[in-house]
Amino acid sequence: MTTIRTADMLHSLLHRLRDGAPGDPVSREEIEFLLNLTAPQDLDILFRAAAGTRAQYFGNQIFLYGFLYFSTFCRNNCRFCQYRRANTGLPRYRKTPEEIIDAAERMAGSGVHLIDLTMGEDPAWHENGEAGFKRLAELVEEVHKRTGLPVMVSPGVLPEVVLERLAASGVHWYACYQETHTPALYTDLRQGQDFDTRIARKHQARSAGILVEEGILTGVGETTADIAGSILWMRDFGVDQARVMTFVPQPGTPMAGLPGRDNLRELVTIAVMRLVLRDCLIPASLDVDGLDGLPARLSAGANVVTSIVPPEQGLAGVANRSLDIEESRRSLDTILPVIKGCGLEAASADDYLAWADRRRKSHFLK
Ligand code: SAM
Ligand code: MD0
Ligand code: SF4
Repeated sequence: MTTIRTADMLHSLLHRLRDGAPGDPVSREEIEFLLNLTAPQDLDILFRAAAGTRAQYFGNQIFLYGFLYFSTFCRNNCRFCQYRRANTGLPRYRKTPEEIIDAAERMAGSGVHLIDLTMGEDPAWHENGEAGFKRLAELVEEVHKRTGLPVMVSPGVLPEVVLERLAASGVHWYACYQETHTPALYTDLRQGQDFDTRIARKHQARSAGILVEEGILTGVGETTADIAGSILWMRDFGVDQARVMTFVPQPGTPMAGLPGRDNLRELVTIAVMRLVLRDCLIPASLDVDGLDGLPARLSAGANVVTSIVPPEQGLAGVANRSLDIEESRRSLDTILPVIKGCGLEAASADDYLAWADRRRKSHFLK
């Protein structure tokens, strides 16, 4: 039930957020108030306001990202992730540069706007000194050249010089998710990985002229205060893309037995991110709930469909390894009608490239 006081507060806060300039101060308490909304009529108002803010910056245009998980080997032991090193029961693969380029070309041909090259922290790439990372830079260059599309890399934590080398190779994006900005929770989730180093790499990528995507998880024991802290961090950094995904418990991991998922928290977080971060890109990931989960995420204010994975190439997802992939429900011909059904439409690749280039320039001009 909504009290009159809640309704009044919600109304005036949304009004302020709508009319304020990007970066206008919104307090931690206000963000927590929004994150704590539960009554259906309040959520409806929240989601509509978020969709309105999206329309203000992006009209009805949605961007589309191809996801290419090219090595599922990893030296880390994140407690939430099925690709953690200690999960020895998992079949793994490592694609060759030729296979990666071929898959990227096919994805580009299907109509995506960006290629996201993702891997576990595979020792073959990460612990092969200069040579391993030189190959990564060459791969980025080649994928960009062959597809004409911007490239995102999601390779884990890279040495600073490698970020500079990737920038010189023309990479557009570096994705490196903190999962939470509360150090104690981070240490629990990403065991053995340094909090500050992971943060520092994002600043270094920004300084090298690369767009930065940040991401958090819900359902991993976080409080609303933790999520509010993450949103404030993202605002203060000025991230270019902000992601939230619901944790999906995975067999073979220490968090396999965690209670069932509450996807509402992800949706509310998407909406609050949209209202606070405004002109930032916000993904609706197919990785959590597949195609069935897309309309709700778009209705909450997301403007990028991510984790588009073609079938028949032996490619995997992260949060869910196989959900909807071989059924072709993560391919554009099945996704586009769903986008349309939400009253939205796919942008053109040129529009996406123009957005990304404008965004990169805006950081240099600051
Ligand atoms: N290995 C690189 C790294 O960790 O930065 C790149 C992979 S990263 C893009 C994989 C992301 O998927 C994680 O950062 C996390 O946000 C998400 N993820 C992994 N396991 C998940 C799970 N079980 N449920 C939901 N999201 C998960
Ligand atoms: C996705 N499974 O887009 C991918 C992944 C990595 N940059 C993204 C989490 O949902
Ligand atoms: Fe490895 Fe990334 Fe999974 Fe962590 S989230 S175990 S770094 S693949």
